[in-house]
Amino acid sequence: MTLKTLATIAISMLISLGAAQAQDIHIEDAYARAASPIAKSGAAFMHIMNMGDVDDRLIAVRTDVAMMPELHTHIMEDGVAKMREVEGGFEIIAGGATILERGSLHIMLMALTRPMLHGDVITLTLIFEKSGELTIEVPVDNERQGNMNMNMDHSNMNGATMDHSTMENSTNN
Ligand SMILES: [Cu+2]
Repeated sequence: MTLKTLATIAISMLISLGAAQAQDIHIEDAYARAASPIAKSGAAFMHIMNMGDVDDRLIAVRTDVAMMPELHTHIMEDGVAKMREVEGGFEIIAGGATILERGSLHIMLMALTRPMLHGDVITLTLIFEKSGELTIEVPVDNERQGNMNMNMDHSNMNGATMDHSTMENSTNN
């Protein structure tokens, strides 16, 4: 173990004495979308910034708009883009930002309780491991374009790798 490692450990132990607070977490550029008014699922995207001194994680989401909100990412498997739930949630490092965007990390809103129509506003409660809960209002923007090469359809998904059985092939994140 190097001196630097020891110093790092000592510093992080000191930091961990200070509690992380929700005000250390800043959300920017949040929007949500659903592929159509009859889509069974939607997704939400945003930039999550950690202005604090403590690494944190987004571990869960609560919302009245979906019965099963999940934290997802996209992976490539045998040349096919697939989505998968991220166990343990998304890391939000101290002083860093985690980008949730199309084709990458996203909040999957599975089993929508109502249609997500363009112009609607949905409420999401983000639950962080250290910072606690943060409730935000997120506009539904179904006209926003994803990253150029990131447009994919969930019909590419292989049902064997994840259970999206409640979804139609109509979602396009
Ligand atoms: Cu997903």
